[in-house]
Amino acid sequence: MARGFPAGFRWGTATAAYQIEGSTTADGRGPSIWDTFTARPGLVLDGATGDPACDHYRRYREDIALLSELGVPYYRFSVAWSRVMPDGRTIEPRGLAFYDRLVDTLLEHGITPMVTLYHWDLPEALQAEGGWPNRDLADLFADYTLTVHKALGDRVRQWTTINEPFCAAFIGYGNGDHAPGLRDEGAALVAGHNLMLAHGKAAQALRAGGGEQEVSIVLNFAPVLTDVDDAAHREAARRFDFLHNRFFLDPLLGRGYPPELLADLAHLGTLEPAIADGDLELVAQPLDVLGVNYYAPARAVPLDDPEADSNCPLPGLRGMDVTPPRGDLTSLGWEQRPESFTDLLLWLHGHCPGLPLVIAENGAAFVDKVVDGRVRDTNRVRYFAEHLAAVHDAIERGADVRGYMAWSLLDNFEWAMGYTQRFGLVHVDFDTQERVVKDSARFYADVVARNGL
Ligand code: GBH
Repeated sequence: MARGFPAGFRWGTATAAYQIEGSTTADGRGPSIWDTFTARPGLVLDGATGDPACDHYRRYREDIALLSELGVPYYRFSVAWSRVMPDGRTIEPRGLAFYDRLVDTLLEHGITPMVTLYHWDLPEALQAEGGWPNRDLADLFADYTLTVHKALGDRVRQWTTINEPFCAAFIGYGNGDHAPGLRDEGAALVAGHNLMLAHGKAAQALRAGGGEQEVSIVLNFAPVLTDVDDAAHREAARRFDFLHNRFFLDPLLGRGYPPELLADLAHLGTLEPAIADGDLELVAQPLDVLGVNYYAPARAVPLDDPEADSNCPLPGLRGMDVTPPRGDLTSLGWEQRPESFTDLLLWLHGHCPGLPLVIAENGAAFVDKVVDGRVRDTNRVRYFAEHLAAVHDAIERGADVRGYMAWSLLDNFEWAMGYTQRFGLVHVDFDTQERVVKDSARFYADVVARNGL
């Protein structure tokens, strides 16, 4: 059965600056929190750092040529704040010039650029001032946004303020698995709120910059499943769901933080005092689209002791675990459950009336091998086929999904997992920097060419 996507559906691939660029000291770039984090022993697998990553800072032309051969018309990338403003405040024209060249090269190939302003790589100088728990960062982020918009806004229409504030706040400042590697649940909640303020101010800055901007934010979602349908399981699932799927979404929609969530987090005593008059209005700037990242569902299990540490140490999540996934797993151990993707999109469609959705990331890590110059990643082909079918199902059932960005164009630096996890459509040999187009890329290119499955 052929599955066609709506006319004008936006097909793309996505990347993030720190994961691909390398050249972390070139052209005046300042250190980001990921440079500091990766330099500390034992935090990232194999002691990997963002150098050389995919050496994309120097090889961007060849990477875009590859993208152009695949015929995928949209490209979502992020700008590194620490290239544009090495100390978080002062403009470095050479850093800005890189993104200028990148945008021009994309446009020369007929590829539409989609810019994400923040994908987790805070200038270290601003972490020295407290990082995201410091409210002043919201204004600094708006200044940075204005600078990038001034430089690229004549050619870039599609702007995302922040990628996954959940991860930036709760994994960076809460469980410490990501930079800056702090473990302070209370501070993580404040970081989350300040990231939302930063989004609000940046959205205003983008609109004020003139032109026809499309403004979005990208959130990560995980539908929550339970294996047992009793009150305790339902309550564990509710708590995880509110923290994971509504902390950032509901304020964007003008509803503030859900009262149940405020109650769940009240004992930490930091979130409500951090919310100043006018904050919630500022956060709820009109959005043109919502970026949705989906990889896998979560499974919630209550523990007997409500105070017991969780195996998923997110702010306020005591007394429950997130259980082992089921069925076919990716190499990260994530469950492959495309029906959860459909459920998510239909839920978002109902929860955010009138707000178009774009899938900003979806993809899977597997162990890939280059054999005779080819990567037969049938598992990834299947993941994409099933998850694209799931998106198609959601559209058929009424969800307003306008586009899909495959994560990721290239195998890259997968954060705390270093170079051990490959998400790319294109294989990268991190010793030689050789690129090999995987079978999944050919499959995806074919879907894009036919606008259907
Ligand atoms: C995305 O994050 C990133 O945007 C991208 O840079 C990255 O390479 C890609 O995914 C692949 O990892 O919620 O604590 O139970 C995905 C982030 C991963 C966040 C799974 C939540 C579950 C742990 N999500 N994670 S938790």
